[in-house]
Amino acid sequence: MTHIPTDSAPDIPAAKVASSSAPLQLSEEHHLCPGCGHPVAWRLLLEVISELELERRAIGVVGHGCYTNIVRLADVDFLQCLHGRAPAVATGVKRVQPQAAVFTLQGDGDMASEGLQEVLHAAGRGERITCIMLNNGVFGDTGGQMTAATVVGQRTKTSLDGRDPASHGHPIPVADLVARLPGSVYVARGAVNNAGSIARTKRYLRRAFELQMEGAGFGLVEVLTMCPTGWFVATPEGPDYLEDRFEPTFPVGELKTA
Ligand SMILES: Cc1ncc(C[n+]2csc(CCOP(=O)(O)OP(=O)(O)O)c2C)c(N)n1
Ligand code: SF4
Ligand SMILES: [Mg+2]
Repeated sequence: MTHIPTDSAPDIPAAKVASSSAPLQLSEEHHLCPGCGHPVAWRLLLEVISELELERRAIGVVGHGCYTNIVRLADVDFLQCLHGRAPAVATGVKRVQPQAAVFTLQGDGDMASEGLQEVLHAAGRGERITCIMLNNGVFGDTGGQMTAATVVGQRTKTSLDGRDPASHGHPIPVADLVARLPGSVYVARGAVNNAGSIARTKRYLRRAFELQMEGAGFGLVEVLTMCPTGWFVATPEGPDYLEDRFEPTFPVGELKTA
């Protein structure tokens, strides 16, 4: 922790948040765009793994996307699999390593578009894994195309005039679908666009991992993250855009608790 002296409160220590590494973080260079929300979500994940003392038991499974950069800077074991198939691969990992803390880290393109059946079937089976979807409403890594989670009216590379239900269909609320399945025990949707949401999202992630380690069923935490590049908005406008455009379609909060 850095001590920053001030005239008014010379003895109050303050953390220089922007430059302090999370536990298990090997590098501060993430190579993502300025204003990208994914690194904030990564940090929460690493803090929770560390605080629950799961460092040596955590096994992550990622698909493909900007979010997969976490594997290069986190001191956690990861597997990478075919786009969208992480819940199926994580199922196998958990069944052969039942004491492990097994989680998937996926994007909305990965989970909602490419691999929707995988997450629904894993939840339906009640697999004792934790799935995490970082939802920015675009296939960020490939240039910002529309996904199944793109909200109505949202501009993307493949919906330049905004998503129109008449031609593009409606967004699919993955968390709501999973919450309906008897095999899921915990479902929550958080966001990383302001301090309050970040704190709540960390509690959701922590609860999901706690339940997994208690042997409960399937857990899903969706995290709304900023993608100013894919949204065609200025970097500082990302957090407000998330709140104004995404949260009406994807309200944050716990959808299902054990
Ligand atoms: C089977 C398959 N289809 C498509 C791709 C190309 N691809 C790689 S990353 C990516 C975008 C991922 O988007 P998302 O999961 O939302 O993550 P983000 O980049 O937004 O973090 C795509 C389509 C691929 N690697 N494999
Ligand atoms: S394209 Fe979007 S998701 Fe990818 S690094 Fe840039 S801001 Fe982040
Ligand atoms: Mg995405």
